[in-house]
Formats: sequence, structure tokens, C-alpha cells
Amino acid sequence: MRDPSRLPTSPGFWRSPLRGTWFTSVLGLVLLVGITVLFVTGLVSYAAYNPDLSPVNDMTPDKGVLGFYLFAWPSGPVWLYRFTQGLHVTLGVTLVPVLLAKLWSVVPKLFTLPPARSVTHALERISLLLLVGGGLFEFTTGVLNVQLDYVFPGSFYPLHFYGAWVFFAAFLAHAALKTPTALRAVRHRVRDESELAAPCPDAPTVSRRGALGLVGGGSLLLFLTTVGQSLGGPFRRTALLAPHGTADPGGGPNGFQINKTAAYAGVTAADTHEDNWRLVVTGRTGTVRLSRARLLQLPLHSASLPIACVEGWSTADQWWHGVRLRDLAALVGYDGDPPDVLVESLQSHGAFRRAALRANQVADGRSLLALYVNGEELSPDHGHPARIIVPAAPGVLNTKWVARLTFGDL
Ligand code: HEM
Ligand SMILES: Nc1nc2c(c(=O)[nH]1)N[C@H]1C(S)=C(S)[C@@H](COP(=O)(O)O)O[C@H]1N2
Ligand SMILES: [Mo]
Repeated sequence: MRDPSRLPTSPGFWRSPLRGTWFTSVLGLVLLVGITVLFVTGLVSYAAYNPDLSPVNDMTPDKGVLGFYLFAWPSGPVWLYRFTQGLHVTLGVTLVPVLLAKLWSVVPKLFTLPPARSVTHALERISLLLLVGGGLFEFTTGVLNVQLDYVFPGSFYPLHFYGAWVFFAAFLAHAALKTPTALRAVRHRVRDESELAAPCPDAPTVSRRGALGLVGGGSLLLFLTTVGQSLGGPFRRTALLAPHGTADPGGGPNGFQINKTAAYAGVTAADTHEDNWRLVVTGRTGTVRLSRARLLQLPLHSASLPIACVEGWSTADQWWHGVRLRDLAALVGYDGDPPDVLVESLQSHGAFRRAALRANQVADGRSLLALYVNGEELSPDHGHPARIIVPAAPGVLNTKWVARLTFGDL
């Protein structure tokens, strides 16, 4: 028998007996559901930042019409962002083996020659380039951001956001073309009528079902070693693939995950000392400066709320104690309906040193300028002497080491 070819552009080069419409279709249908959920939860996460409220919240200021769907992020249920973003990150990590297997299953198609037989064929191949490139790009940027802690400082959000739209457009076109084939193949167990089936296959070393089992097993393993970071509490220890919380929070009331430490933020003990620290609150009736002692004379309230980071990790509910944001708004002339607020921290550099909260978040009685957590003073790394905590909001909006609150319509 003559060796058909040694070049990947020849169909004979590809020998795996696993390739065929059925195998590709099963993986494709899993991606169809999974990637749709990823796209929706991703857009939801962007909306949760309230980027249309103030430029300080917006990580992708050039979004233009892509911001058409933005809405006022609600302040309940308290676990809302914990759920949507935990789902986004956990599902993204879990789908990695499925994506890689899907690409492997169609790789002969990427090499076919001539590159384009007609204009239509050329357009189709360009859309496949955007699909494959976009898919790899979105999964890579997502995983790098979660795993490597801002490898691209400041620029991750626009890359991942614009990339998502390009990828999803190509994905929709592909899904529209292939879903009928995929459903037929899975229903009638069609196997090898496709060009994907190797013309001279090697002897099988694993069945197609066995190969799917391996992919599923890989996904399950990734799921089990990731999901704990979104459950928090004792489950965090099972999140072997979650390198975050490298600053050891220790035990006790402040013993939950830390994002950026006080040292990282350049916030010193002198800055936060009672003698030096004042909370500056500005509003309709002017500015008041409150010492910690003065703050403690205001009515104190409690709320059980989680911290849920964009990176996918979250904590179980912590018990926060402090001054309600709406009471602080009332101090500067907003009785009744409080407006938006711009929150600024002592931190002088870094993306998350300030954030804007919407009126609906300020009005929620569970939104606090917290001074205590779980019955103890905030530790330096959790934002001593005072931090924001808002129900259902992404961690980014829970500014630590607060120095200044400016109430008014933003
Ligand atoms: C990240 C997502 C995806 C990527 C990167 C991807 C990539 C590809 C590529 C490059 C091809 C070969 C080009 C062609 O035959 O026209 C292909 C074929 C195919 N895809 Fe996808 N795909 C994805 C998602 C999906 C989804 C969601 C479905 C199901 C609705 C699907 C079902 C199929 C089917 C049925 C084929 C043809 C198989 C055959 O020719 O026998 N794919 N895919
Ligand atoms: N000033 C300031 N506040 C901040 C941040 C920051 O970098 N600087 N990080 C935010 C992010 S991204 C998260 S997830 C939460 C984490 O809070 P924790 O470290 O107390 O768990 O703090 C938020 N508050
Ligand atoms: Mo975060």
C-alpha cells in the first residue's frame, strides 16, 4: 500500500478512526449550550459594573453600541453576582477540554487546499478563522486572567469584551449552519459520511464513546478542582486550580480571602490611624469630615453579604457591621431618596481605588460603610478603617480603605 501523503493538507495524513460527524457533533452540541451560557453570563458581568453610570466604572470606554443592553444592576438577591460570575468562570474552565477536543476533531478541515474555491468558500473560511481564533483567544484570556492575576493589567477587560463579540458572531453563524447536521448525526448516530472521517484510518485504540469519556472526565476533574472557589468556606480548599488568596488571610473573623493587600495598595498604618484618618462626605448641603469616633456615634447596622470577585472566587456570607450608605447621604442633604455616590479610597494608584454606586444600591439598607466584620474590626487587608459592602455587586465595587464619599447624580 502506498503512503498517500506526509502533508497535513492531504486527507490521508489524518489517520485517527475517531474523527467523523458524530464525534464532532456531540462535542459541538455541548459547546452550543455551554458557550451560549458563557456569553450571556459574560455580558451580565459587564453590566454588573454599572459602566454606564460613571467613567470610573468603565473598563471598556470605547464600547459604543456594544453597551446597548446595559441596565441598572439590582441589589438583590445578595448572591446574584456570586452566582453569575461563579458560573461564568467555572463553566469556562470546565469547557476547556471540550473546546480542545472539538478543535482536534475538525483539524483536518483547517488544512484543506485550495484555501478558497470560490468567494463564498473564502468567506466561510474567514469566518472559521474568526471562530477558531476567537474561541482560543477568549478561553486563553479568561484563564490567564483568573490564573495569573492580571497578566495584562488594565487591558484584560477590553480584550475579553471585544473578543467575545467577534467570537460570538462567528459562533452564531457556525451554529446556525451546523446545528441541523449535528442534531441529525446525534439522533441517527450517523458516523462516517463526512469528509472528516479518515480515508485510511489506523486501527482504533479507544472507542468514540471512550474518547468522549476521557474528555468528559477531564472536564469533571477541572470542575471539581475549580468550583470550590465559588462556594467559599471549607470548599475553598478543594479549589486546587485557584491560586488566588496568596496573601494568607489566617484564621479568625478576618480569615477569608484577600484580593489586594494594604501593602500592595500602598496604604500604611499611619494613613489609617485614628488621629489621621477622616471620612470626607460631600453632598447637596456641603462637606462633613467624620473621625472614626464620630462615625461610631451614628446608628450602626448589620448585613450578611458575600464578596464575589470577577475572577470567579467568592466567599460565603460575612457578617458586616457599620453605617448605612443612605444614612451618610442623609448627613449631606439627601433625606428620603439618596442619589448615586462616588467612592474613593486612600489608595493613590491602581484600577480599583475608586468606584461609583448607583442610587438603587445606595438606597438598599444592606449597603454599608462597614467598620467591622464577623464581630471584629476590619483587618488592614480587608479595608481598615472602613470599606464599602453592597449586596449582589461585584467585588470591584466594594472599595476598601475608603477616604471620601461624594453623593450626587453621576
Ligand atoms: C468554539 C466553538 C467551535 C469551534 C472553534 C468550531 C470549529 C469547527 C471547525 C473549524 C469545523 C470545520 C469546518 C467545517 O466543516 O465547515 C467545524 C465543523 C463542525 N462543527 Fe464546529 N466549532 C465550534 C462549535 C460548534 C457548535 C456549537 C456546533 C453545534 C451546533 C458545531 C458543530 C459542528 C459540525 C456538525 C461540524 C461539521 C462536522 C462534519 O463536517 O462532519 N460546532 N467546527
Ligand atoms: N481600594 C481598593 N478596594 C478594593 C480593591 C482594590 O484593589 N483597591 N479590590 C476590589 C476587589 S477586585 C475585590 S474582589 C474586593 C476583595 O475584597 P477582600 O480583599 O476584602 O476580599 O475588594 C475590592 N476593593
Ligand atoms: Mo475582584
